[in-house]
Amino acid sequence: MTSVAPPSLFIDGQWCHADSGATREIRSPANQSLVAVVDEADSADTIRAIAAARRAFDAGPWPTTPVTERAQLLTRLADILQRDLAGFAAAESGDTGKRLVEAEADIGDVIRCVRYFAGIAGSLAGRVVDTGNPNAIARIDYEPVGVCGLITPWNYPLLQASWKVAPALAAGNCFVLKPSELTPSTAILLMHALAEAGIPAGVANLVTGAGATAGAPLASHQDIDLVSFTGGLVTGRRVMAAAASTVKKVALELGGKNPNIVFADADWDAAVDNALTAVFLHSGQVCSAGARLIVQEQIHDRFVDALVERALRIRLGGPQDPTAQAGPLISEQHRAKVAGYVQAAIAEGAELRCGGQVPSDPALADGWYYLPTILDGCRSEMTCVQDESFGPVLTVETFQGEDDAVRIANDTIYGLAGAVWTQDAGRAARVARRLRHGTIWINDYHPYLPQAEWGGFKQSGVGRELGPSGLLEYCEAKHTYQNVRPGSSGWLEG
Ligand code: TXE
Repeated sequence: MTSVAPPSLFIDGQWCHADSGATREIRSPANQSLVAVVDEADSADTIRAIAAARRAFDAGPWPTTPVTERAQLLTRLADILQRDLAGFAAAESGDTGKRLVEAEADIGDVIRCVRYFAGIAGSLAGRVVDTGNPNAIARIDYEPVGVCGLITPWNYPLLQASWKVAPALAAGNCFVLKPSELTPSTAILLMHALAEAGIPAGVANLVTGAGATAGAPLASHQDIDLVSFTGGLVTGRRVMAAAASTVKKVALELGGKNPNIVFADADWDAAVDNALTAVFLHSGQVCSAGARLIVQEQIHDRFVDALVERALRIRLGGPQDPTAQAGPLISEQHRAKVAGYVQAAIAEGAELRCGGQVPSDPALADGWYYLPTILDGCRSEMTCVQDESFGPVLTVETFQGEDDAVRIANDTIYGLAGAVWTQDAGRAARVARRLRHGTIWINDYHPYLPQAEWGGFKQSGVGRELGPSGLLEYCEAKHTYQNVRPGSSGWLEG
């Protein structure tokens, strides 16, 4: 379709429409109401944006702007986000269907992320290293990588963007951001905020559109130096393969199938509460969702009964329903995928304890809702245990002893996150140490810190986000060796 909606591509400091004039309607997953009409960029628009970022990087001044000024711009951005928090949260809820309180919390996390990278930008100061030669000085400087292609998903649209945009800018890079085609609204607001904060033309560019068209050049184009992608495993492999032809720096966060291990001595109430939060927060559309409950044999029956009883009481509803505890799935297609996953699990022998269907409440009929679902009697070789459903679906496995728990929890191609619940501090430390997952919670689930690091072992990803390593992902380290007696290292000298 075509329309006269405001332009949503931000290229070289200007708002513009897609060259083709094509647009896309964004509809609320909660009730299918129209929330926005945005430009549908294709690869030609993205190549235009890449060219603008390339010019801005090569001609400067952003890469050589003093780091204190880059940090000040990020601080101004955080202040604007804080001032406009309500508008950002409403836009995020509109696109994703998530509860307004969750969206507000997400924008709070965005602000903390931006302030964190503003705060550590100065840590990029170079350092002198000892040469062992009184006539030579050596140092290491951190320089921006160049032009970054940033591709983000639909579950935490602005938060995922901020994990990439903030460190990229702190380090002096230019970028082209392509948000998920399902949830572009907060990325558009972010560009308005960056413009207000004073970002120079061409440093920050935005294209809205589909992955295979608007997104693909960010992984393959020769003028992109780094591609950072968060999304599904299959697309991630594609991005990595496309990046190989020009040997780009690659950062990938590809989700997980995260074990939540509960020992018999765990604090009962906290373990039950958090087992539910782990998997049903944002209806399971969380890369670190605790979708694999691994529970010790002697408490299995009582623990699963308690979860089922509570899961049946989870109240679904849209962004504006203050009593809702969980929202819809992102799209009809995604709900069909989740439903198919549950059917396949039952066919494989899993026991459906609750959910497994669309809610019957007529008030929810226009949204992409799916009931919280618990599948008992699962084993690690089952597809439902190995594959990410990315929906409100918990699989339950049973273990006997510590070694058994670790073996089961590590039996996955993924390695993003996991948790262990026990009141035995020694056991908690031992098990956490042996889990091959990037983030381990002990007696908790889901908290993350911008100052800590985030990233996957195994096929959950490449590289780290957040923390000091998150900033270094966007830097090249340059070694300069300077001899005050020119040429004195030459072996044929004199
Ligand atoms: O993600 P995609 P989809 C998982 C989850 C979900 C599955 C598929 O299991 O069911 O992925 O979801 C862009 N070149 N996660 O299909 O395709 C796309 O436009 C360049 C886990 O929605 O990975 C979007 O901006 N870009 C995850 C982004 O990639 C391309 C969060 C993610 O889309 C592209 C979301 C291409 N060829 C889903 N194809 C997490 N790690 O948190 C697509 N894109």
